Amino acid sequence: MKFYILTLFPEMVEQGLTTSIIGRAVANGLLSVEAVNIRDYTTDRHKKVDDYPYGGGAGMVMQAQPIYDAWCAVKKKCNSPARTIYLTPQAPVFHQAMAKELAEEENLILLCGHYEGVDERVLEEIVTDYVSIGDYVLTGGELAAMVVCDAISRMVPGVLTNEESGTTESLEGGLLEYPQYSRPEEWNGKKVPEILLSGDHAKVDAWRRKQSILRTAERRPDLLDQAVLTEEERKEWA
Ligand code: 6GU
Repeated sequence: MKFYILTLFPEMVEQGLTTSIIGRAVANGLLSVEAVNIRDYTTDRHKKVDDYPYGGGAGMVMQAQPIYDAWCAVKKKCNSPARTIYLTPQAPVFHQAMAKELAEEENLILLCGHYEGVDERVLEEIVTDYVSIGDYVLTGGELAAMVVCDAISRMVPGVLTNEESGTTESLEGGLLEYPQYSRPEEWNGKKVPEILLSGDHAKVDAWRRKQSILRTAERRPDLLDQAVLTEEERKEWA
């Protein structure tokens, strides 16, 4: 899978996506991440990429020309039709099912805005998907693009080892992960729950399932409606 990220700050995105698990996948050739500097495509003599908004108002607007030319250059490199995602708080909020679906694509183009916005006409021309990462405002789309790339990448077959791939399932069933414990058996006067030391796998699984439900009810009650629970589970814990 290939990610093309259109941005004014390519080094930010490259740094963030070439370490740890995503970095390993890039090194293994499972993924590639190419940050494309929009400024390289401006035809302005002073390398300008933004201008004042028509109608007045605060801030600057990223102009259509450099973005469109950068996008055309990237598009030419894609053999298959590539979706273009614009990261903006004015969009549906990204979630795990979207990550899973987008992981099926061969190429993805992500456009990061900055300043007060991007000329609407170029968005109309190139964007297929509008994505937000939550209801707060960032200074630019770069962090959002990195979040989206990370979540999509770990859904690409081979990117996670078997060991690493467990933690998606719980969220997919609509429940949060159960609490985890490691050595020592007692720390700061707190003991690991007895059942986890019992060696009884059925009991451990049942305990974890219950903890997942209780934790979801406590921290994210909004998720419970959609979660797949038995009638019993719903009556007792949810
Ligand atoms: Cl995708 N971009 C920006 N600039 N701010 C955001 C966002 C995206 N998602 C939440 N806030």
